[in-house]
Amino acid sequence: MITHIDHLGIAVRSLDETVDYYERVLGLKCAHREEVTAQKVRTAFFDVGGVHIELLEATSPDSTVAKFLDKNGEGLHHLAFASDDIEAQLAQAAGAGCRLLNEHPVEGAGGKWVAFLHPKSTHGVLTELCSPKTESTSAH
Ligand code: CMX
Repeated sequence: MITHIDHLGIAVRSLDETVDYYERVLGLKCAHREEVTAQKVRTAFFDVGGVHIELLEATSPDSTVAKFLDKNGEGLHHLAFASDDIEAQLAQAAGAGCRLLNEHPVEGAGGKWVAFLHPKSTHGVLTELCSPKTESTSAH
């Protein structure tokens, strides 16, 4: 079951410049920075009342985020829902005919399992499902 919105992912050209904007203009404080090698991104997180903003900077020209920036420029990249059972959530989505980008969860930022649904199956919004790592979920 989806329990809440976990984060909004925003593609940016410069993590440092964008962190500066969120801190200086909006008065938020960057909670956490992390490079996710498997996804070829560098991230910075802001906690806004329990919902996070995840800034995404590409670490390689062949990163999906670099491709997104080339095509669209900076902006909203994905919407992430927290689920209390990500495998069941993926099975439900697949059963409903949704195209999965990950058949099983993979390791994402913030010590979470993540899996993506293709934006062509989700009415235009790249959708992430995520859940904290527990002993009942594992990488495939
Ligand atoms: N939101 C909405 N639509 C998107 C999109 C996005 N973020 N990224 C791509 N698209 C659209 C493209 O515009 C394109 O549409 P058209 O065919 O109408 O032009 C279509 O989806 C296919 O795009 P593509 O260029 O052929 O495919 P890409 O190689 O860019 O891959 C996607 C797109 C979604 C499959 C790829 O980005 C992906 O696998 N994403 C999941 C992983 C990810 O995004 N990781 C980075 C974040 C990691 C993190 O949060 O830590």
